[in-house]
Amino acid sequence: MRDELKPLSAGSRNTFGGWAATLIDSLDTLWIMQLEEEFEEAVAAVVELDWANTTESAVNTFETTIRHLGGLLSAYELSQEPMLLAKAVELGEMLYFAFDTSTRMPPFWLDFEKAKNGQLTPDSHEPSASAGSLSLEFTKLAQLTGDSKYYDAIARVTDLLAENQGSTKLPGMWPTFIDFRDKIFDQENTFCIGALADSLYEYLPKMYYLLGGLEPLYEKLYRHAAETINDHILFRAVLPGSPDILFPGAVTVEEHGLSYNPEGQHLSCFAGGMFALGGRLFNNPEHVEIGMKITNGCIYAYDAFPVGIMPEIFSMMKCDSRQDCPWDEARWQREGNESLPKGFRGARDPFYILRPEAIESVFLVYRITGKSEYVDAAWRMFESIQQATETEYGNAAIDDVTVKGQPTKRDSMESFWMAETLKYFYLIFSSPDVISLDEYVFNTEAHPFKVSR
Ligand code: DMJ
Repeated sequence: MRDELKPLSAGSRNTFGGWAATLIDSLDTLWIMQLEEEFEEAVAAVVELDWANTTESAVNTFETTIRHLGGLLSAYELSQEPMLLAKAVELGEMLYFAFDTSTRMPPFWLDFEKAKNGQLTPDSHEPSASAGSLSLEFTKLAQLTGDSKYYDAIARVTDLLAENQGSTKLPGMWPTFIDFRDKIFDQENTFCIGALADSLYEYLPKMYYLLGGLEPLYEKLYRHAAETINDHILFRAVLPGSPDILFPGAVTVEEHGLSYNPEGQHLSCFAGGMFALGGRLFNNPEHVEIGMKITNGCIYAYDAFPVGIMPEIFSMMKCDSRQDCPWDEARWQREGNESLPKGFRGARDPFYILRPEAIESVFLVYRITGKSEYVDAAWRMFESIQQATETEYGNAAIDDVTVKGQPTKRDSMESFWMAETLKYFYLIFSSPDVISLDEYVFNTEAHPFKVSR
């Protein structure tokens, strides 16, 4: 009933309130894998959970929403086990307090004492993904309970994002940090779709889909954001053989113009699936193509490093043109790093902490295009991950994917290791009242998508 397994020592640690984060995050996986006894045992344990029983004085609003609330809701959607919904409502009621602030914007930390006394304040420097990606879970909770207050809470965040989308320093995107206290969006100058910002963008097309296309705002937000990301964030890297693939980097808006940082992140790999899904939902084949190129970038990086996995953060040589990008040996000699694969300049964070984004995009792109090369890529990635991370008790984060040989393992296994990859797909695709999955998104001829229970 602790949050995380320590996969080397078989110990455990509490990182998210002590409410069995891994067990909850893994419920949908247990169901999908048809591990019935384990699922029933886990549900029984969830029922016993007491949200009031924590040694923490505050919890992370975003993490508790995506890991616990998302985990409960997706498992409920799959199993229709009423106790899971009851538990999700209990938690939803607690998290709803986060919106009880002067601007109705939820703070990063849900401080229990402050919440009890009506003293929560919105943050003046909050990661955009934090308040920006509570929407799927709260919307799903509203749909399942019929209580619109949960939807109302996140709709206020969406409306604020919409009001300010065109007036940031990089119109179309929101800065990585936002002042939700004074609702200021036009001062911060750093923009990316990696750490701290990622799921804000990821949720836009998924929200459109979850609402059955009935709220056109999400399409509008997605289209504008995706256009800006395409124009300013995605880059083609100078690589041997000149593969036509893309990576998301980061931009700082300076007085004199945009300063570009060609740094890729494992976290940004979700964007392959996002573009492919957005392209399919909004009839934009160019975006499906972009989604494939970003996903191919992630696959390339997995294949390039000796362990067969991409680092958390790495930098490359950016091409001036996305059309024509020949390999440049002389530039590589000047700017490159000899200890890394050709084309890579550095690996600021060489670790891998069992993140799902890259394979998640491969999965989505495969389902959308039906191209079997993605099945092969997924299997290679999966095998490399197993090979490098498997332990007697689970799977462990590793220190460095850039060096040959068996990497050093860390005694850490985040709850998302057994979750997420399918969580959001079930969370959004299993509502009976949304546009038909078979007709609209998946290429079912390529691979029928069925849950047989
Ligand atoms: C997850 O905790 C969330 O999906 C978050 O939005 C970003 N990615 C991590 C897992 O890598």
